[in-house]
Amino acid sequence: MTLRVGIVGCGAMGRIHLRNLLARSEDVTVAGVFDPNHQVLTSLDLPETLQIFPDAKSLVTSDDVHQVIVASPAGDHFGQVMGAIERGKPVYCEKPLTTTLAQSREIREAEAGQGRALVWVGFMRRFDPLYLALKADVSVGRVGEVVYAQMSHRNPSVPPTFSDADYMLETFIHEFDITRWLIEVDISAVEIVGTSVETTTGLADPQFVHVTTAEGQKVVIDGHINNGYGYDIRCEVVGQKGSLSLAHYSEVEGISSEPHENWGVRFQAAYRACLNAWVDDVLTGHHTGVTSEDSEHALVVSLAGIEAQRRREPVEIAEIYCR
Ligand code: ISE
Repeated sequence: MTLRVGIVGCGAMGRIHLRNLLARSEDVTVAGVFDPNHQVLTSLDLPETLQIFPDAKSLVTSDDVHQVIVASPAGDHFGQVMGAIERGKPVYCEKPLTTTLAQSREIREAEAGQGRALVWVGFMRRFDPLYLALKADVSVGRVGEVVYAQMSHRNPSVPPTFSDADYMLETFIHEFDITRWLIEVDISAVEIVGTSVETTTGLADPQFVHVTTAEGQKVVIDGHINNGYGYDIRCEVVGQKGSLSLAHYSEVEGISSEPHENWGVRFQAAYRACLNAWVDDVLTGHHTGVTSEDSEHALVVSLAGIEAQRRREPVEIAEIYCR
């Protein structure tokens, strides 16, 4: 079987997926692409056989496209993902899958209506060799019972349109997902313990978040997304017997945990592994990645974070679920 994948959105992320799919020509054909910016497409040097669709809907509904990758802006994901589910097409969507809980629930209901999990969400850190090595050791108890974790998410810069809500939905959502995956416990509350300078665009940066898990562990996360020096991702898990961090695995996995130029470079291997795992899953009928249900957990923590930015007090995750 050969997949016939269509890609919606050919910005930075869509291009990474396009490159990774084209490298897997033995069982994947890129059937077509869409991007609202035609200049982006002409700069891509696309294979001639590849169809350029005039809009997202025609790509998603085309009989020539059997699987869909959604790499458009987050606010556009919902309609595009629903279109794929309604036609029974497997869909790989960038995070966040949706920006509201109501939309996430609708997607899950639509999948249930089809009788199978069609949605894969691109939380690619779960496929990063450094995170995988850390998780393997934490899972076998090398640090003992986990007491707390410390994480950093620092970018050289973000677009001027980036908002405080984006800080939760686009940036910290990775740490929220990783916390649940790494420590294997749900998050129960979020608190913003400090934001400092308001930048010229109105964004508070850096921001500091405390997450509490259902078992009482704390996860302390700092974000500094206009740091000016590089893409710097850190994660340390502290347990009763010791601590381990991503840096510990750097040499053996051959991926530096020092700052990189940008996220595409730091997580190059993770993006490739994540997409390849999706292709394998579609071919074999399994689901080994982040489901719409997993992704809803991370979304709800992000929504609680947005509420916590406003209230300046801890927000319980249960409260967001009850809305
Ligand atoms: C970007 O939107 C991503 O999705 C990257 O994975 C993330 O690490 C980066 O900080 C975001 O800006």
